[in-house]
Amino acid sequence: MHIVVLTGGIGGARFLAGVRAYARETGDEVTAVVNVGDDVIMHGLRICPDLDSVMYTLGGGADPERGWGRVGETWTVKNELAAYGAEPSWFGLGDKDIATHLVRTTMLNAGYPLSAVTEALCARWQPGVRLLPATDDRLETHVVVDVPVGESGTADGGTDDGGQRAIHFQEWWVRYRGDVPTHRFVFVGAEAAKPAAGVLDALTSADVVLVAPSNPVVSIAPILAVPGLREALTTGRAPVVGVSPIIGDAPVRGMADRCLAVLDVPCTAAGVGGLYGARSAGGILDGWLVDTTDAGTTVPDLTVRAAPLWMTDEAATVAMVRAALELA
Ligand code: GDP
Ligand code: FO1
Ligand code: CA
Repeated sequence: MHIVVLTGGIGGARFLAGVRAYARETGDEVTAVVNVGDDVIMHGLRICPDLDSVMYTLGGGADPERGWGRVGETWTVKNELAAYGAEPSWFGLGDKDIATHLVRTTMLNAGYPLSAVTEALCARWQPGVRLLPATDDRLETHVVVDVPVGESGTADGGTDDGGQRAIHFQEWWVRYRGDVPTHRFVFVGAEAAKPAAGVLDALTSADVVLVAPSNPVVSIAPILAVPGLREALTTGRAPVVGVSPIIGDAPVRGMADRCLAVLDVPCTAAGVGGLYGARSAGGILDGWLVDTTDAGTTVPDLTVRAAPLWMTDEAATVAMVRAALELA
């Protein structure tokens, strides 16, 4: 069986650890289609936070406490950049992490697509699942906000739009913690983006597609924004089952509550299930798995089932994966 997982960074990475453990028992093949909307160029380096979160987590090199970057990290380069007053000073690149960005940027500059670069980086980390960026093209999540003019410090200076400014998602989250009047999310470059090499083949050959308990607004939506990708999902033969990142009306960690508020979607398992929608009603899902505390959740036209969704350890996560596959 071929299991395809749509995923963001840390929530998706933990889920994938469970999928991998399950697949090791059954001999199933696993492909992860990973969000690139968080990607950014800083100090000339191409940074892919979600791909790296998945690669480091599955490869045993992630810092579980910080939730991003490498365990045992040092910050010499960051401090040296600060000594030069090099902006952006609000974004931290660790020394070990920088090596990844150097290799990636060198390969991209030499003309390799991001999918090939990711495969090369994974030769070291051996994540045990195939990692594919959703697209090899540039697709960046920007956020339209009210920010005091002159405060925006993105590499491109941000774009002015009559009091509203579009800033990169990383600036919105890391610099402002999402705590700034926010109007909408824009997936810059999405219209012209094509699914990365291997993505359509993976979706076509999938026996089941799982939507990880990732951020629906800034991790899963930018994947679905790639033209042709959503269509491959919705017209495919494989059942599509989503796993809720919201438990008891709150995200387990991160910014999903702030993101959902921007879309006026309730921060509930029902709200996110409704946002994805039933495939039979123009959405993407055939099944929606919610936590047992949210048992009784209904979403129009969608089969909803409840199971414990806390990824406290690998065994608990494998049980979640089994529940999702049973629902499929
Ligand atoms: P990011 O890209 O690093 O933000 O990571 P993702 O988008 O893949 O995942 C973020 C989401 O993971 C958040 O909305 C969390 O609520 C969710 N999450 C984290 N841990 C758990 C967990 O144990 N169970 C569930 N159901 N969701 C979780
Ligand atoms: N998150 C922070 O809160 N502060 C940082 O300085 C920061 C730097 C950073 C560098 C590389 C990387 O891959 C991720 C990094 N993150 C940082 C995490 C990232 O901003 C977000 O959590 C994700 O993009 C959301 O998925
Ligand atoms: Ca992300």
